[in-house]
Amino acid sequence: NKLPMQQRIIYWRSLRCCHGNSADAQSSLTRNRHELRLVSKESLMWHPGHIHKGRKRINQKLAAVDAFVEVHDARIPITGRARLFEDSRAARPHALVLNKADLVAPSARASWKRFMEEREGPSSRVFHCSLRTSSAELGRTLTSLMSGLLQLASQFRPDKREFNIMIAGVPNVGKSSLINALRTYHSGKKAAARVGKLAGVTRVVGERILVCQDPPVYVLDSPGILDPEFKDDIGNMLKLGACGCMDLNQIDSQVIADYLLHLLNVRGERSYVKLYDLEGPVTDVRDLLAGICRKHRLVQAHRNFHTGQLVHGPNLVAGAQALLRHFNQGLLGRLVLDQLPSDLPADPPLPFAYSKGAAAKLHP
Ligand SMILES: Nc1nc2c(ncn2[C@@H]2O[C@H](COP(=O)(O)OP(=O)(O)OP(=O)(O)O)[C@@H](O)[C@H]2O)c(=O)[nH]1
Ligand SMILES: [Mg+2]
Repeated sequence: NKLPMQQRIIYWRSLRCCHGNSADAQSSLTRNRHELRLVSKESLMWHPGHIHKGRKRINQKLAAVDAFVEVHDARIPITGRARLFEDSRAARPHALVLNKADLVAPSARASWKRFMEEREGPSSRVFHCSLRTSSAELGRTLTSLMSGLLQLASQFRPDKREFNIMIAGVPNVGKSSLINALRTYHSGKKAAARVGKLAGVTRVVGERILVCQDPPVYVLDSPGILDPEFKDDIGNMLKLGACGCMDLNQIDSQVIADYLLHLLNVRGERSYVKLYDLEGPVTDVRDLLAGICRKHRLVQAHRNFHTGQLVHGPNLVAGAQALLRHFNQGLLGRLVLDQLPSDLPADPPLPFAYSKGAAAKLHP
């Protein structure tokens, strides 16, 4: 279809923009978001049955493993980590891999590593890892991860000749990708674990996978786990959603997009303006999504009930999903969504709440 998109689209919201980078513009961007958005819990609920079964299975298998690797997203080092793993951490050699470090600004990594090492305690090792980096750098990370773990594991059980490692974490953080990388790097063998873009690819604790021959090291892949309590905190849900730790086809991606826009504005990250050819920063997510739909020609048609005429308009759901995809590709800036307690000023309170009661508490 050669028609320019503008002609096919009858209705576009006009973009209400705040121009410039002045302090006034910045404060109006964050102030405007102080009207509260009430979000229903159900719109962000994703807790499929395989997660529940996976938790049980991980628990059963834990007794037989020599070391435990928790993989988490480097953009949310604190948020969403399952409590199930805390016990495993105390009982055996443990490493925390903050994966997808390519999506975090290099300047933020050192302070987060220090903070997390202190938080995890001396029996844990903390690594930043990116599977989207040079093979030399990835090789160095994988070597220090494995040698550190095996050293701890052989102190723990000196008579051991082969090692079994459990790899676990929240959904879509790169657990299976890490197993494949370890296997290819240490034994030259091809990938053995299934990987995918959406959360919920690995659904059962599978057979153990050989990643290294000398000494023999086997790993167990596991389904991503979310604590049932994760839904008690809307901030957690929004962050996990933005990082792709929930299946974005099953939750309201426009709510997550709204949170993400708020965060980008609050942190002064404006790359979205250029990326989507906007006139300036926006505060209303519908304006942002309309801009994305226009740029990427995301259109949907519906028939007018009274006239029977076909009306074309922006496909805001597809726009929200594109925004989240771009964020997870690092196109919208490389942010850590959590904040170090020492970081000042802290992000303003989230302009989201579940209920009117919560709204009154946030904004009396
Ligand atoms: N940017 C970036 N993406 C990564 C990295 N590691 C993995 N991914 C991507 O993250 C997505 C999820 O990877 P998986 O290995 O399937 O993640 P998982 O934790 O096993 O996911 P579940 O099995 O669904 O719990 C895939 O699209 C990977 O390509 C990384 O270091 N950086
Ligand atoms: Mg997996």
